Amino acid sequence: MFRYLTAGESHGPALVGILDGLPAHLRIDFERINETLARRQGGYGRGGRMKIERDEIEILAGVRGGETLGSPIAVVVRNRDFENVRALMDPRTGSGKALTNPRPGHADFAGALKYRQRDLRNVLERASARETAMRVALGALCAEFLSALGITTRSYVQRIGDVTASPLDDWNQQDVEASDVRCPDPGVAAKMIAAIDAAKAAGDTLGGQFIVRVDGMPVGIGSNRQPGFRLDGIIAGALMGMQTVKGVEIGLGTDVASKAGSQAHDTFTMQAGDPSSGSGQARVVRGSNRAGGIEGGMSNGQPIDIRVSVKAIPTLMKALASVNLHEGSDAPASIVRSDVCVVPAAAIVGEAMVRLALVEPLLEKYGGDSMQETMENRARADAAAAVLFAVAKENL
Ligand code: EPS
Repeated sequence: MFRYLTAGESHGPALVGILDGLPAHLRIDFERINETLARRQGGYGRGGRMKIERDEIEILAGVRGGETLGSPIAVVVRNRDFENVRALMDPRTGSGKALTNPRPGHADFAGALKYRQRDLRNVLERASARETAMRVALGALCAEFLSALGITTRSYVQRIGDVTASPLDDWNQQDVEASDVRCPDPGVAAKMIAAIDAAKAAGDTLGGQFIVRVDGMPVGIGSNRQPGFRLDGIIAGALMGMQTVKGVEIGLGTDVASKAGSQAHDTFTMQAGDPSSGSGQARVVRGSNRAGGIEGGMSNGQPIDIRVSVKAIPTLMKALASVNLHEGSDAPASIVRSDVCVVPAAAIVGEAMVRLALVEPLLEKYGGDSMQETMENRARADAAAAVLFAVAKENL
């Protein structure tokens, strides 16, 4: 069984994580993981905190000489800001003036009642999206595993506020990485940046949508056996587990509701092999990818296409109407330092959540206490799939 846990307050000493169940003998590229952490820290519309932090992975267990041991991997990412707020957050002595006015849309109100906290800080510290730095670190470790299997994830921002880029069948990831808002269309990106500036000037915040694509996913990952094993449910659950996420769509997504059956699915055709290019084997091809790479709760070999909608974050400089829970009176929501728009960073976190979500169903299919075992089982499964329908070739 593969699983992970994170802990850490936004302004506490550190974020910590444990990743349990990755096979032994997986090579780990620390620099690549740190680059992924840096990508999450970027994005136009971030607040002052990102100038303080420089997230770096520290591995305390489970890796030796750059290779996993098969034991639990323990990870730390320090919060540099802790030194600035030690009096407030020190685990032994931390204290300070209570925050009393919950922000609509945040965990503040429900969390205060649930955990009987008179200081909203005791709720918001964990609810903060700072914690996503650890998810990205753990997701980047999973990416090393996925890439050994030929599986990659990438993302771009499709929408910020009411500025939307046309949907793309494919895109150049370098254009995304070069964009401050992670949108590959420079014209649309400029409009997104202007929208963020306008929201900032108005003391407001903006949400949006990002796309995550998984390439190289083998057929038959996930299962229709039980509801909880369905790959679309696993991916959607992981993404809905992110702060600010309000919607997850796969393939046509909610547009499918208005499509007739003839417009909702992806036809099959047999494509003859081409001996001149070395691919003598006939293969099944699909007319489209409206299903977004998942049918019957299982990957079908097409790219997995996911669209994620995130709300505008609830910390506004022009505070929303709220109440003072200590005084029992109307009062504006607490104002704390924050970001204006986190959609570009959320896209990186979304990739991480998808990476974390894919490992368990992949290991369920291929197993593996060591990478050698996983790769051998993968090769065996691929060979079996190739011969299962070899008869199709005879009929072409
Ligand atoms: C966040 C509020 C801001 C963000 C933070 C998420 O932090 P602060 O209150 O310290 O200014 O910068 O995001 C991060 C620290 C991060 O690493 O992404 C919130 O309330 O969710």
